[in-house]
Amino acid sequence: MKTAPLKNIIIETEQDPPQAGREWKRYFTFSTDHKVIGIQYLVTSFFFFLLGGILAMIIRAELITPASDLIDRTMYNGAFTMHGTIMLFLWTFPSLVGLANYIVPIMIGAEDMAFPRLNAAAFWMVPVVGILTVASFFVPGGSAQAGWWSYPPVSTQMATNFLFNGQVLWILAIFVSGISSIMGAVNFVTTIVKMRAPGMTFFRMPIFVWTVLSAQIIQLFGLPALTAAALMLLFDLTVGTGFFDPARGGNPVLFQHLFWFYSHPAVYVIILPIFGIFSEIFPVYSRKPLFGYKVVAISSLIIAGVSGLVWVHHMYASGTPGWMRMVFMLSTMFVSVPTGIKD
Ligand SMILES: [Cu+2]
Repeated sequence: MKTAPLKNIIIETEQDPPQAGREWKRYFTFSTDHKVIGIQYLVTSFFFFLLGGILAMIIRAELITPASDLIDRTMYNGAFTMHGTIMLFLWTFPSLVGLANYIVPIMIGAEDMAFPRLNAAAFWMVPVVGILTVASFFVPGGSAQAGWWSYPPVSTQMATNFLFNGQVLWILAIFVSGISSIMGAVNFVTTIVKMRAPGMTFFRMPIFVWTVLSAQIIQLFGLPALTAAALMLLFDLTVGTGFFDPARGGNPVLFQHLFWFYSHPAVYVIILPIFGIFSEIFPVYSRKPLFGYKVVAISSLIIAGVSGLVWVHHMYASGTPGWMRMVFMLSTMFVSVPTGIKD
């Protein structure tokens, strides 16, 4: 197919005049440049990767002997919960968002993201999440200890009614992180759908952009459920509502539904862009175009769609009715079809 050459593909972004020796200061400002924000995401998340890694090593070191001789059980549960939370919400998600922030506008020939200030605001919420998470180690009673899934009633029994409590700080961190990622998702989906350069049709987009689009669509429909669940749990803990408390007409299984409605698709938010990275790198080094580009692109979208229909497979031990297990077993088996196509 012969196509007109793509114009406007190289667009210089507005930059401050280079100041020798002061370049690094740009990375500490409220910059709206998508490349600066991308690097801010990558550097910040790498710091939290190291922190999560240290916690992992503490967990493994404690497990060398059966006795709790390195840290006590409170510290162990805290390290375990925080390792999971930090690795997911402060390393894996922000690092992929950082890479996408840097590279997606360039790949589709856009000047910047659709909403540059929203982009900056979404990034600057990540350090807030980090501060809340790290602060939870220094409050009385230790950090959150109910696991990264924090099911009630375990999570609601741990906290008392005041703010400086590990479990409360943990829920606040998840809430802020959810808001930040929803803002990011709105930005990515709008950018990819509306900001492509003339001639850059959907089926000419690099495959990485397809996977970012699919992952961000998941964020858009899934994260509001988790963020709402975090808010409800926070109210249960602090102001005495009973969303998840059977004694007050609530239902603890509701939290599991809301949690897994997002947290199963979350694995695709992580793996889809990583598939995308491999689908970009392998064709380059094997010197062949990607086999079945269109099918691979469409299967990313199918994964995003079906991933919202499988969450109950995490709840087979929660008194799920038999017919429901059957439905979710079948949908879980079905999601492996587009995933197999992509591989
Ligand atoms: Cu799952």
